[in-house]
Amino acid sequence: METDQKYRIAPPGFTQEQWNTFNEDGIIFIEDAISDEDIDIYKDAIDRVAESNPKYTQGGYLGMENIVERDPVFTELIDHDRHVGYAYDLFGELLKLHQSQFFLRPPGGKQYNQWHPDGARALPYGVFSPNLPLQIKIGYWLTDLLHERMGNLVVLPGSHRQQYMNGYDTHKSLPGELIVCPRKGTMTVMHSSIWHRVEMNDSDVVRYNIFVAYCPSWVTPADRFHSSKDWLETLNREQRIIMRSYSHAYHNAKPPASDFPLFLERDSGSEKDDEMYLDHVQLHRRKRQTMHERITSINNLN
Ligand SMILES: O=C(O)CCC(=O)C(=O)O
Ligand SMILES: [Fe+2]
Repeated sequence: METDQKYRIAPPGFTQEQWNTFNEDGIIFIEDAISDEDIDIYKDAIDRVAESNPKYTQGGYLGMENIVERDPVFTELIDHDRHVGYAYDLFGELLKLHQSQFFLRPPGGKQYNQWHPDGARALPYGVFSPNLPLQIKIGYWLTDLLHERMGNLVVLPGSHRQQYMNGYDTHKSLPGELIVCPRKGTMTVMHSSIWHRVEMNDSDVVRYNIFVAYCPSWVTPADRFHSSKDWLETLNREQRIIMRSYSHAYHNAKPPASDFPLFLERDSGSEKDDEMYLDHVQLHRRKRQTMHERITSINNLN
């Protein structure tokens, strides 16, 4: 949302119902989030970028990373109003783009993957953060995947709370699994600790999809060390901040003053939380609340 102010109000994020489902299941589905026109724009961009990749063969499997830097259509996803508010609800003023990817999963390929959570393995994020994710993945589903065996994502709802799982590193079907069969235009928001795998594609359609993952800026990015300086100069303020391409390493934990506020708080339009600090404490030195903390403190008052 644009205002006549210098800063943007945080775009919409979780409704209370979506937040409850996200916590319970580890994933939410938002149908008809992406218009047919935008689906075509994203698919064309995937085709364009795929064709520029020397490793790509027509009709073959392809997964590409750091796509935001590869095409202006993908660049817009960094801070897109359709989804960035969900990431802002979780990671607030320290929001960072963790990874951006697309996948082309054609029929007949062996390119399915095995049960795994995303993120750290030897010391999963859940050790330190058993409830809140330290990574979320937004999925844009650009192909109708109305049946099983179409290269579907398969998740085990509720499994974001468990750090061990017998199916790990296997591809077998497990009781309780959900084979995701989205209509094109569906957006998913996934807790990255949820256990998931990818189904085979025996259909006659190529699965097109995009993932953009977010984390707090002090978690390492997954698909780059730094972004190119020339490209960063083409970005708007929020996009540049969300890429967090700092040359001073500690800025990942303590970004410079000019990177605050990233967004203005959705309801109050304020750039700070009220009554927490004496006036002399500068904005970039202040702890800021996330949506989760805000609703927890409201619920505790009631
Ligand atoms: O393509 C998918 O549906 C999931 C891919 C995946 O598990 C990953 O990129 O971590
Ligand atoms: Fe994964």
